[in-house]
Amino acid sequence: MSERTLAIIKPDAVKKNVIGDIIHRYEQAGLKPIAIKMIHLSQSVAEGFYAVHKSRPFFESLCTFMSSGSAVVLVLQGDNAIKKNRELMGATDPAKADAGTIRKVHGTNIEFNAVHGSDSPETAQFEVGYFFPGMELSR
Ligand code: IDP
Ligand code: MG
Repeated sequence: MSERTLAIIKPDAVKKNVIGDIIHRYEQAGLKPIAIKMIHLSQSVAEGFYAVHKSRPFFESLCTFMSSGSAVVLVLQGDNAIKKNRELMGATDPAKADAGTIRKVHGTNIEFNAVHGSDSPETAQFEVGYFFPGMELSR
């Protein structure tokens, strides 16, 4: 079933100049970018995006990291896009990620882990809408 998922190329990966490599991996996996923009998140925009993690000990640090530089925000579309992108990303901690995954290749540690990907249809709907108004998305 064709789905949409929200992906972010985080500031650590942008600083490492691997935007092109990561987008190439999405495309090779059949995840088609249908919306894309580079933005510098403010602290409050990062906090709103990660609101589900508000009570976690790493919340402040995560939002500071996410607003530390430009990020690339994309909507990816394809069959089983949500699960497929999670597989392509690898585990949250790059040290535990499978060989060949984006986080294994480009992540630094459990916080600076190169990419974000929605984890369920519900979060995908919230996250796509958080960054892209419906009128900007192809139908
Ligand atoms: P996910 O990105 O694999 O879905 P989540 O548990 O949703 O992982 O955490 C969101 C983000 O918060 C992670 O991608 C990572 O950047 C950061 N993070 C998660 N766990 C930790 C931690 O234990 N210490 C520091 N940062 C963390
Ligand atoms: Mg998550």
